[in-house]
Amino acid sequence: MRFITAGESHGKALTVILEGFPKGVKIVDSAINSELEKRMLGPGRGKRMQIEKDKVEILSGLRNKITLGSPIAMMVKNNDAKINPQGKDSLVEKNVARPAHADLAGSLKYGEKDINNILERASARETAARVCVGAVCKQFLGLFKTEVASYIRQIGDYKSNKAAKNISSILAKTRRSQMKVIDKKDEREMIQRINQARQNKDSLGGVIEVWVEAVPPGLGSFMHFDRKLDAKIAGYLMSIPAVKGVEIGAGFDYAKKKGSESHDAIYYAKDKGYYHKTNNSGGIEAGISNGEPIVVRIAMKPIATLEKPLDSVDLKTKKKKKASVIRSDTAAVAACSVVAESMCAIAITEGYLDKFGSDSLGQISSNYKTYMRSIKK
Ligand code: EPS
Repeated sequence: MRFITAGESHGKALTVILEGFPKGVKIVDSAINSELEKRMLGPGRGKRMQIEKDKVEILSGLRNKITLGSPIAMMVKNNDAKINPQGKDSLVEKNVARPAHADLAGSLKYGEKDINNILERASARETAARVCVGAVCKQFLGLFKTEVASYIRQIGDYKSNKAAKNISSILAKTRRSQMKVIDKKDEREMIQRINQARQNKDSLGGVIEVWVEAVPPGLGSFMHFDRKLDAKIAGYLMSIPAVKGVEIGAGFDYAKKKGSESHDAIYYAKDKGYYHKTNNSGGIEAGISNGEPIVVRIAMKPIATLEKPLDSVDLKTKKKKKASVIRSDTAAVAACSVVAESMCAIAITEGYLDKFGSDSLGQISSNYKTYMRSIKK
């Protein structure tokens, strides 16, 4: 399975072609739209999200809502294309690069002096197209009861000390939380920090924890570097704009501990097969899922555009100038969590298709059942 997105932030639409997705899977538009809506929400989002009403249009790959095994083309229109069309310069100072955005590195790479020509594709708006793919994959995974969910662990320097124990509690609690947290006190503190940052014309990042539960053991492989499930998940998450760190399971804390106090001991019970009582490995050992929940944390840096801009340089004159100021978000951590879930759902779906076949749902299900029976023995 693979996909490719096309589209710019202020172009007509974002589009994606998903190829290699199996035949016979029912796809519900409303499930994609609800993910798109979640990506637009959350404290700290800016004015653009008041203009957009992201909705998917499925252009190909389905007949009577069931996948044909053919490429699935999807489109999300940009309402803003009518208000701020691509041709119109959206930057006040189109030559002054914003630190931490693609402006400088992108301009150097492409020999460009007009930053508008860089930011159009570098904008995190592209992630709406990825969320469409993630939502399709989530529907596939749901057929095997594999669920993906996430919650916010940190906003700026405010760190929640509540850790989730399972995915059902994450789903139940975050459903009622606009900040996507599992604790009410955290919600108040985090929103307050985002409001403060907005008042200070500043921006914030945060930490997101993603869970994938009911993953069959055996997805991924230790046979080669690019077949390792943890490497794939880490790479996919790192590809999200503004993500600067990924850790799996105990992550960096694992390095501080002794093996004797941190490795996940192995047990067996007739009804559930092999299992572990702890999950420091985050559900992946030797690049292979081990049947425990996959737990991943990502660090998102603060949004690059600042209303109180940092020092920068005019790319034409090379003179010192304050960075460009354009409409932006104060924080987009909740939005990023939706994209992170999507990227994990895509990686896990690829794991399923590699292990159980990829042509049709019927064949995949039958292979899955035979395998699951065999590993319990
Ligand atoms: C985004 C759309 C963008 C930004 C944001 C993400 O819209 P515009 O640039 O028209 O305001 O709000 O992108 C960035 C934060 C960025 O730095 O590129 C979206 O749809 O998520």
